[in-house]
Amino acid sequence: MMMAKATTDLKSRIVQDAYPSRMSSKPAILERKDPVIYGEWSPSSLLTREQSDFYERNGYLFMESFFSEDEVAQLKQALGQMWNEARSADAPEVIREPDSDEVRSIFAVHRNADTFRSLASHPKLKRIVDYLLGGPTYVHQSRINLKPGFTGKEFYWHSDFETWHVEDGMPRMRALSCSIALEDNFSFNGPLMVVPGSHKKFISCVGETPDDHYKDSLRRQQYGVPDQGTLTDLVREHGIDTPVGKAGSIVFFDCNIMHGSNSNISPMPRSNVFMVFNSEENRLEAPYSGQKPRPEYIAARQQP
Ligand code: 6CS
Ligand code: FE
Repeated sequence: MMMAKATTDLKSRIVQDAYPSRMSSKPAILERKDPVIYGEWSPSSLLTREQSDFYERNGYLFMESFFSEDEVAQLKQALGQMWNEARSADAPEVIREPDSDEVRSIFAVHRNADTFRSLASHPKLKRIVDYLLGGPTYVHQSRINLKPGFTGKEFYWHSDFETWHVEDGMPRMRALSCSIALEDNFSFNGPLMVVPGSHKKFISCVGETPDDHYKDSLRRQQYGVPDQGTLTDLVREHGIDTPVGKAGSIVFFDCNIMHGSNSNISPMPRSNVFMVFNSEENRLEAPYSGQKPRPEYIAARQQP
């Protein structure tokens, strides 16, 4: 009997999948099959050779005072305004904390505020991103995260690419995030923690993705997170870095680096803008989970 075309398509896609995850009951560690830096280094890349090599080896790069004081002030003002509006808003872009109605994240900020729209095409930032990803890029996702003093909650360990691949259909590792600090980041107010070098392995996770997973995962992620054994081995081998600095600093990090952040019980708030860029040559396809795609405000597929 002939198999339905949709079934054969799905099967051949699973066979060809370079990074299968959430398909088996056993975790697995796979080699990265994609470059980390796609561009050819030259002095006009705006990174030194050392910075570029650091990014290749570690999967992230921290730069202090990347934005001017004026730029930081403008971004902070835009963030504050969005945050105040979000408190009472009933918009899907506003994600709340798992155990309260406090705002945790606001998505698609580059579409909904001029200041963040210009940030997405900030010349110096774009030059570096386009060098790292080798050619034209677009914004796959943007968001602001705020961890107020005393109550800000954690983000458990994960690789962004694992989710973007399984739930959004991002084919290959050719995307990166920029995390821009709008408050001073300290080791104690819940900064980004990364496992340097972990971007060169793909941790295939266990468990099947529930329907509409994003409604829970953006508040507290439980699927697409690595098992504790694998995480322990990774951290024993590579350690944990916490790149921290003043407001206006930036961390570029590879889509597949293992990262997370602690809750913030310090009195100092922490707020960051995240802008995720993907290569034009790596546009989203159907999700590898076989489920329906997540909404446009989390994973852009239609916009120019
Ligand atoms: O699901 C996502 O796409 C998002 N979730 C987390 C925890 N980090 C990356 C990404 O923004
Ligand atoms: Fe993340």
